[in-house]
This record gives sequence, structure tokens and C-alpha cells, in this order.
Amino acid sequence: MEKLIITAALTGAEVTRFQQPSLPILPDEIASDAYECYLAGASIVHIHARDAAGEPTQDIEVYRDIKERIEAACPVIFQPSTGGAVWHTPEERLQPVELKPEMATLSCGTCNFGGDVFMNSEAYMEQFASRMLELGVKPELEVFERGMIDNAKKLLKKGLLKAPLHFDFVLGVPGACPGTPEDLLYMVRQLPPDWTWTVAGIGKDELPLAVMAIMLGGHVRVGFEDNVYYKKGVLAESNAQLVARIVRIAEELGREIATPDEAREILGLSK
Ligand code: KMH
Ligand code: ZN
Repeated sequence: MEKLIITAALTGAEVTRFQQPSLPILPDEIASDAYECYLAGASIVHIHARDAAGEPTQDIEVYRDIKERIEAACPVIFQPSTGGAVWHTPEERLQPVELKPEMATLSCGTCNFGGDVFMNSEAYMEQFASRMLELGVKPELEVFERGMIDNAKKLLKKGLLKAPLHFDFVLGVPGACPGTPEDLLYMVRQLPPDWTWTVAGIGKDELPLAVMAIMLGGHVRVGFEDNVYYKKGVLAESNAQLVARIVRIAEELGREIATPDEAREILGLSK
């Protein structure tokens, strides 16, 4: 099996300090969490920027600040979000791609997202994919529902994505696909063997789906964006604590952890 790529999703757009007092918000806090997660074993950090008031922002300058701070601290792969918050416009969402990061997320369809709707029309997916192609940014294809895999395959057919594709199955979002083992297996079976995937289980689904991914040869995403708890009723102390647990479990199961450079090789990133 390939070495295990661990992504740390540090902040997200929805979680508040009220829900998780250790949530990193300011660029120096996000960079410091990225460094801790790198030391714990993460090779990718998935980043959402916040403004000084703690509100989600897609401002390119805030992303630039975060990117430069992380790059000065460690070689972890910087992966900005183009999902942003549900109320960001597509133009706002696309901004961090202009920094030419090695990777960025690309959501592959529209779904309910809690009480909101996360809008990703075909036209906007095509616009996001073609801009990433032009700038040499590898998309991580965010899949919240089964049909989104087919949307990605359609983008590939149109020449807007380059194979092998890399997916993130985000399972357990209220209003979208649940995070049962059967759901993950079903998703994985839709991909040819040379494509790669990671799983981001939401809330209570984070740990069981991560363990499944370790055993199935997939990769794992953990962090406060997806889950603020260490176990039922007990908040996690830090993003790095969640990463460190995955490293321990992977080691017990005989799966080695990828360094950032090994992750670059597995994902075919051009640094
Ligand atoms: N915050 C969600 C509405 C991504 O980062 O690409 C979308 C999201 C996906 O988090
Ligand atoms: Zn995100």
C-alpha cells in the first residue's frame, strides 16, 4: 500500500471559538497549527481564512499571509479552500487559486449543507477547473454526494481535469451523504485503482471512516473543520492531537506515514 497522506483541516468556515476554544483563526494561529500538525505527521493542511473578526473570508491577501507563514515554517503542502462559506460568491471563492498553490479544493456539485445550500453549478465547476488547469493547481475533488463523482468524471471527459484524479469524500454532512462504512465503500468502488482518495468524516464519523481508509489504502483528513471532539463529549485539545491519533493507529495497522515530499509524489504535484 502507498504511504498514508494525512490532511489537517485546521479551521473551516463554520466552526466557532464557542464550539472549539482552540480553533485557529488569525494567520499566525493557523500557521502555528499547521506547523504542529506537520510535526505530528500531516503532509497537507487544508486552509480556510478568517478575517480579524473571525468571519470566513476568501480575501487573497489573507490567504497569501497564511501561505507565506506556513511556507516559512515547514514543507507541508498548503491546500486552500475554494469552497469558502456557503454565502461566498464563486468569484470570491476562486481567489486563493491565483496564489498558485500546489493544490486547492474543487467541490463537485450542489448539496444541502445543514440548513443551507452549498451551490456548485456545472458552469462554475467548469470555471474553477479550467482556472486550476491554467495555473497548474491540482484539484482535490470534494464529493459530498454520490453523483458528484460523475460530475468530476464529466469534467475529465471535457479535458478540464487531468487524470489520475484525487478525491476527498466528505461524508456525514447533515443534508448530504451519511458517513456509514457502506457509503464510503460505495464511493471508493466508483474509482479506477490508479486514482487516489481521502476521507473526511464529519463529527462522530471522523474516526471510524479514517480507520477504514487506512485499511483500504485511502488517505485521511482530520481536524476542527470536520470534528471538534476527541471522543464523545470531550473536546480535542488541538488539531495536532487529532493528527497524532491517526499516526498511532496507522502505525499499529502497519501503514507508514507519508512525508510532504512523499505525498507530492503520490499525488503527482509539481512543486
Ligand atoms: N465550507 C463549506 C461550505 C472546501 O473547503 O472546498 C465548503 C467546504 C469545501 O469547506
Ligand atoms: Zn474546507
